[in-house]
Amino acid sequence: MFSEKLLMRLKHAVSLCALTGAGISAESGVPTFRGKDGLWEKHRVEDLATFSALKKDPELFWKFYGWRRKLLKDVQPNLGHYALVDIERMYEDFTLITQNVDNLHHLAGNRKVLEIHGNIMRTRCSECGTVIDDPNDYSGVLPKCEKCSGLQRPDVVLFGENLDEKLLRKAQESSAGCEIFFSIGTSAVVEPAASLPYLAKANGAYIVEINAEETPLSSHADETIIGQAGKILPQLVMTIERIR
Ligand code: BJW
Ligand code: ZN
Repeated sequence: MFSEKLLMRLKHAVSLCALTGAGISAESGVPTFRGKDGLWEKHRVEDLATFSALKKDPELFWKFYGWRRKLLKDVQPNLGHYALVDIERMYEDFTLITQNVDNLHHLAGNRKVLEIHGNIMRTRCSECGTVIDDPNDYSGVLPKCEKCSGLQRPDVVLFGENLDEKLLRKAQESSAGCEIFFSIGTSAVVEPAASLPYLAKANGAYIVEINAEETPLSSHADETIIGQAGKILPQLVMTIERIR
């Protein structure tokens, strides 16, 4: 399953980077954004996770995010998440960059996680920016800020919004500085995250993609392993244990 070239790299590497997307949480029961499972009450999930959806229909927007938050309260990390905790322990320098807002990497036990699209468990005022760490469940009434009465929103990065500058810079630095870069469970189309593997490659990293299907990255990666992250990542951990 893993090439000799990758095994050699894994044996000697000091610095690794992994970028994860919705696919790593799919086996925990979290719906992905694109493809056949990306539907919620007949709306395309990727159309709802936008700034224009928040402006156009805040009730629908909050119903969607309230539903997702509730769903996530009953969801546990899977073997793919736990394998990344093992990898963090095995390498001196491992950076986990996630596009996911579901908190599952933290729950699994990874300590160095860059949540570049935010975290759905936090709420932020759309007017004054006040952040609430443990907000109430959405009750059908639009949540308003206690300080300024502005509309609250989940503390996530929607389409058309800028990512946190510091987090993005850290993600870019880790990508540019690593020896092996893993792209896991992501359709690899959403910028600026989609550019990270190319940045890594331009700086000499070996690019490994682990995904249920081919993506635009596949033809640029050094190897693409097609399959479920929850099966492949534990095998990767066993392989690393054997060779190091
Ligand atoms: C499995 C599996 C299993 C299933 N095992 N695999 C440059 C060029 C063109 C456009 C742009 C550009 N720069 C910016 C843009 C605009 C836009 C963009 O990228 N558009 C593209 C789609 C074309 N980007 C932005 O707006 C970003 N902002 C920005 O750059 O600001 C500056 C700027 C603004 C405007 C113009 C220009 C510059 C912000 C992007 C924020 C994305 N936000 C979301 C929502 C977050 C909140 C929430 O969760 O609700 O983030 S959208 C959604 O997509 C979410 C995800 O993190 C993100 C990526 O999705 P992901 O993770 O890849 O999921 P899927 O479902 O697509 O893929 C899952 C994959 O897993 C599939 O391939 C499956 O096969 C696989 N899979 N089961 C392994 N078991
Ligand atoms: Zn406010």
